[in-house]
Amino acid sequence: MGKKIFVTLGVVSVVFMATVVWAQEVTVTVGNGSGAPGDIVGVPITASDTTASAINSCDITLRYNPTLLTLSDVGAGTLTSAWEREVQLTDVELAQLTVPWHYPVYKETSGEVKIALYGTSNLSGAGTLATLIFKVNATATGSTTLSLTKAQFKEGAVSSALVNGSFTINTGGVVGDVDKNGAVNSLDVQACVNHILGVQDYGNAADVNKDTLVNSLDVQRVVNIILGV
Ligand SMILES: [Ca+2]
Ligand SMILES: [Ca+2]
Repeated sequence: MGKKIFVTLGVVSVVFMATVVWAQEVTVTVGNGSGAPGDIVGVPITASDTTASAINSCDITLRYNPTLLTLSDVGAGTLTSAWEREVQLTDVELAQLTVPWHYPVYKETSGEVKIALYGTSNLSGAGTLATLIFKVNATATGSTTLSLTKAQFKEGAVSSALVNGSFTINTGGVVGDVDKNGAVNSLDVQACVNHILGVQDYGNAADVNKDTLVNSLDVQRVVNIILGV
């Protein structure tokens, strides 16, 4: 009787060990980004080879400094675009929604974003799980860690290693160089006017006097820089 229980336990533990070994650890890495105030920049979250782990879901939580960056969107990646197609709702289901359909599902609160990715097939190979689309805040300087606090596959059935990224704000550049060609001249006066008229968006570079507005004062400032006033 005792021997029978021992043998049974042995078989169970061999099966359990085989399952654990089969589900290979996946490394999840946040990319490094950079941009000037006003820029829109995509930062990828990538995964190492997923083929051996039969993954059909992934939950990610990431933290960043919300005084520097504003999350404007989260997109599916090369690894998860098939999932996006697999779980697409029918026209009837879409019509019943009270909020717009968005894949992946994500929720952002005070610099923490939670992302839920899922599908019906298993992931294959290495690639991008999702892309974070950040807008660099107008008064941002310095840098922020893009800190992965969670990247859980199959509700934790597959172990993961987390690698943080960072985002650096570029505040260099020549003041008054609205069109960013390296020189300050009459073209920048024209560029500033075009920005005000809505002809072309030069982003934060058009706010030459850095008062968060783009108006005639910035045109005057460019002229003064050219004149050396
Ligand atoms: Ca210029
Ligand atoms: Ca201004």
